[in-house]
Amino acid sequence: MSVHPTTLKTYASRISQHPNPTAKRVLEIMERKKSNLCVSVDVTTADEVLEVIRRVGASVCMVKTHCDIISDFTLEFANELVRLSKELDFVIFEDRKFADIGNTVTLQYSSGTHQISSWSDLTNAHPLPGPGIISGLSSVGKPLGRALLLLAEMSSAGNLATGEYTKQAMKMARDAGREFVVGFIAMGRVDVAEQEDWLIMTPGVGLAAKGDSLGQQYRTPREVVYESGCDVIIVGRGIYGIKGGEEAVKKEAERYREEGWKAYEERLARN
Ligand code: S5P
Repeated sequence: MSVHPTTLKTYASRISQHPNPTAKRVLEIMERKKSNLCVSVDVTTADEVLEVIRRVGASVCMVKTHCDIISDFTLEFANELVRLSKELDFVIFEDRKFADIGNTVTLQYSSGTHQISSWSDLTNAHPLPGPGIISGLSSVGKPLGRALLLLAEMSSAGNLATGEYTKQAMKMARDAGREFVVGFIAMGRVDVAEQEDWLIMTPGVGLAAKGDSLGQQYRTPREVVYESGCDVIIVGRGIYGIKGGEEAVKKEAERYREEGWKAYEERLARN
């Protein structure tokens, strides 16, 4: 297994490598809370979202949302999310997966019911439409200090984000510079050039299940952080879907935090 130099560095020592304020904040929180866990809160009412966040907040560096699945989404709810992100110290990641031409994504990011750029620190986009998608999102997000991840790979079976597509996603990020694009959704270190330091955030993480009936594929925190060298583990149903009520959700988040952090410490110990 070849070891990427970035995976031998502490999260704290990487803060200065990132010009983007949200990327810096992610790394600062990770170090402060000893957490590389992002919980994906894929529940469908505002109250449920806030309840899960109150349960898992102490254990996470980041909370990921899908605002378009929340049946009673309002900007007041978004304000409460922002307030909780400050109180409980986490970054908000709206998993919008933008995938249109620059002009359209600019409007989707800033306007409509959700006004994502007004409350979400981090969002993501498919590189499929070409670099105009980054320019468009950047025109809204960069002045606000927001950040963007490109989906270079995906966790689902049979997806097309592989090989040359992944390489081109990397190139697009490099060409855009690191002031707004801060990393990738990917299954491993796609930033193969040694001097690069991108944040790699990885879904498809579970300690119990191996997958679901719709093509999702799970790996353990250790496989993702230690073996594949990723920075943040993204866990959804493995945490909020656990049986046993609210205390069980809280305990499970803490269990994933511990597993993710142990794998990170083990990876540093290779130094
Ligand atoms: O390739 C991907 C990219 C993402 S962002 N595969 C994913 O599963 N995701 C998201 O991560 C997905 O939309 C969902 O919100 C979360 C995984 O949820 P889980 O319940 O399977 O852990």
